[in-house]
Amino acid sequence: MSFDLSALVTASAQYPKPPNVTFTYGTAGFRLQGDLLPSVAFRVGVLAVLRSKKMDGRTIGVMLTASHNPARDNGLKVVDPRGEMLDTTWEPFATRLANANDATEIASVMEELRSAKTIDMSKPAHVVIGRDTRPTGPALVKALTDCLTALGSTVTYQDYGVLTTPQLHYIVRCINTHGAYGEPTEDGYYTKLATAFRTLVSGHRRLSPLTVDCANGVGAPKLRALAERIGEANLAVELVNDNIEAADQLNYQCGADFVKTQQNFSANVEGRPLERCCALDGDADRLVYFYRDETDHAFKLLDGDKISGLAAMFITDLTRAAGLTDLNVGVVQTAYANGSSTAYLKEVLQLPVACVCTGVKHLHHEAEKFDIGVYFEANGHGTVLFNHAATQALSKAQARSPAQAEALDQLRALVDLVNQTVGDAFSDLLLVEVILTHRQWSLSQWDHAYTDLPNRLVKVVVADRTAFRTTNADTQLVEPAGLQDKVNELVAKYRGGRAFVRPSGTEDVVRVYAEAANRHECDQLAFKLGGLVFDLAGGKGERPAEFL
Ligand code: G16
Repeated sequence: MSFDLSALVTASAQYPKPPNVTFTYGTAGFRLQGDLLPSVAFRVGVLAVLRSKKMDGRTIGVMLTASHNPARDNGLKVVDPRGEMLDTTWEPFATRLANANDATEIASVMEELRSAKTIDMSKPAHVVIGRDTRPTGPALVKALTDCLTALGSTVTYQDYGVLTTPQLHYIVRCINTHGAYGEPTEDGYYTKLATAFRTLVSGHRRLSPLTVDCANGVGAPKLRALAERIGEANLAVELVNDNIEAADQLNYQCGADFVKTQQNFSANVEGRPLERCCALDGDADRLVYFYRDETDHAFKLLDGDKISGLAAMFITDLTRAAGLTDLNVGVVQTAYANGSSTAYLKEVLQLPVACVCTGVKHLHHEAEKFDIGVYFEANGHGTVLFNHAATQALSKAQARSPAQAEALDQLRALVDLVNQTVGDAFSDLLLVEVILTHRQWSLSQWDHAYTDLPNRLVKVVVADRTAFRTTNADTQLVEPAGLQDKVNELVAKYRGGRAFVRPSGTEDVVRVYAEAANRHECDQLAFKLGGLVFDLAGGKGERPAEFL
């Protein structure tokens, strides 16, 4: 080991692991009540340093956020050198480090990790840090940086302060590409997106203003900065739920998760006639659109599946218009994707569609298998990836007509508009606005692509969610034994029924998703399944079926 163990012993003594808590690196890192996490933040410092050393000193990011979860929670995600999520083979080591009781155990897991991954400890390490607006953020940054300091002179770090999650991912990629991806600053991020957006909407009639529910989170000040850079003449936004001073308001009755799961307007968004609305989540990596239907005045949701369909349609049309038909465009979804969206992608757009486990880390890697991979989770988390073949084809292509030249220019600008490191609510918002501007579509015209099957998501609090294990891209339960048969029996009773049960990796709940031919049957199926899970797995609190 090329660091001073005594410094680690002294520093880690300030951050003892709380008793009776077991930490797990879940769907998106560690996530728990913020005041339980200082010891984890310290140990994540160890992981980030070893990862950076393994990657030959390339920069690793650590983001402190609990995203869509309530203000009292916090979390830590590790960002790999290309701006994507941490290599999943490192997750078990992250979990073991987080559960190390003291410096001796930390050093012993470090040694195991060093040996398993053949890490040269004399290499330098560089870590960049970002956090959202949560009150526990500064204390967690202190724990993390105390660790980085204790690990010695080969370790350097830079704290970027308050950022959206995707901004930190962007910065990591910029640093590691020596600026080829963009300037590694918040300002560089705004410049890149604003320039691409202005190019893409140039010459088109602007749309009506967009109401943006910022979830009372970091998205509010950051979107304001981006919108200023873009200019009101190019994009008119009205920010609501933009109060980041009252910490308890974060994600409270607002934001992308609220809108998606409640299927309703968020606080302070009326849904006036023709009002175009969208919502970010607490760290601005998810986006959903919504509006009030002009005829029946009902709430209408345009979720991640709808964004995915819109983006895939636009990109397919552009690649055809640009004469780049050799590029394969594909879409990646999860089991939460509405059945109608999958049918639209396959049957109308004639695109290949892959289904993977929940978590952008899974979708991202699957999307990399296409030349242009569109990936979105129904909850609004996603982006578009252009691989090396696609970017090469775009830079080499020679236009044979003005129409081809225009399509090529637009595709080249899209590569810059889209945050290719991770799902980014800002970049997705700009992408949607570009497409709607080009087509001069209202939200209801966009919505007409297909009609969602009625669907319902129910959360069930159980005695031990780790007793649930799934297979086949989360669609089937392996454990508890026998439960999947009961699920199948129930689903078979409903017309167009589809359902699955899986443990959340970000909340202490089991999620039940159901679809059926009509709203009544769908709700009945979802709540009956919720009740079944509740009864068989030692449910706590209210029994879901009682809502019926
Ligand atoms: C995170 C992940 C997403 C995932 C979501 C819910 O989102 O990044 O990919 O869909 O958690 O996961 P689960 O159902 O396992 O709780 P976020 O926005 O909370 O970071």
